[in-house]
Amino acid sequence: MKKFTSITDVNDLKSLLSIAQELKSNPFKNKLLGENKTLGLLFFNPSLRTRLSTQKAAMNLGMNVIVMNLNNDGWAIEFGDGTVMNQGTQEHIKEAAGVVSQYCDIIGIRTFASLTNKADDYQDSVLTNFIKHSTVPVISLESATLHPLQSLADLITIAEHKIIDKPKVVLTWAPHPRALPQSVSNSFIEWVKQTDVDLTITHPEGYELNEEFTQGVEISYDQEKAFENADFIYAKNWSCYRDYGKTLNNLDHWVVSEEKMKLTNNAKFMHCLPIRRNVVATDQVLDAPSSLVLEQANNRTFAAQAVLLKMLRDED
Ligand code: AN0
Ligand code: CP
Repeated sequence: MKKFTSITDVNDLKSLLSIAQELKSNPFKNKLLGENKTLGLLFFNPSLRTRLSTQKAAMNLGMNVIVMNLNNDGWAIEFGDGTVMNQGTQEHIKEAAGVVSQYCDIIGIRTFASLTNKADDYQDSVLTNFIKHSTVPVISLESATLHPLQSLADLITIAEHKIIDKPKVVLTWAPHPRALPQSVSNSFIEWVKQTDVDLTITHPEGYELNEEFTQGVEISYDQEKAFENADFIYAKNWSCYRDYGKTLNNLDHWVVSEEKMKLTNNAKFMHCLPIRRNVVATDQVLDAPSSLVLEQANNRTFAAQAVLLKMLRDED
């Protein structure tokens, strides 16, 4: 595996899921595989789970890890081709990626959506440019449009907790005070579509996601109706795709509450975290035994470890 940026980089999803599950039961089995190998983690924005779980995954495989917050600690990077660099940017991605490739055997990079330039975001130009100029495998730690390590961890979590063969999974939009990217939702949809689940998306009118992802998926503007018979409720806020990066007002009633969870088939509650309590979901929902949010975060380690293992072994 030379890059891990979306489901399209995964050759055999079933096998990747079972590798992750095996690693969860025996995390130190491949302790010598990563000896003398270095993982570099580069962040353009904040992170708790991705940063720590990916480091832990690498350490479980015996790797060394170096981490850098590019926004605060690095030179401002130029991505444009042929730019006369006499303004704010201090070094070009060509040198930056080339240099980091010499220090690291695998690079993880987190970028973030601008939410102002749709074309640029949906080309994932920062990540794509980084891959273009790197000479080692690259893992997306969340890009402007996708969050594949999160989705892999989510699929592990669903597999562990489903009690019927084809569960009903509902991705519900939920309120948030700031405009957030569509990446977690886009990614969740494209990964879940590859598994045997009955997927419904529910969101207020105006929050339609990119049809490239939602094609073929049932979409409802009626959250309560969508919750009926659900086995998993996956909550996430995202900003508008059509009116790119915008948010709409007066939608606080879309919060996931205990009352709404009662409409489901004893559904498990999922969220990628970080979550704003009593805005996205209530305390009661998050503190209930049916909440899987910590388990999802736990599975981030084994998702990352499975991907690192494939890259270290140079397997597809
Ligand atoms: C980010 C997002 O929605 O993409 C990161 C989620 C993993 N969330 C926030 O910034 C709250
Ligand atoms: N879920 C997730 O990616 O969290 P962080 O932003 O804290 O890494």
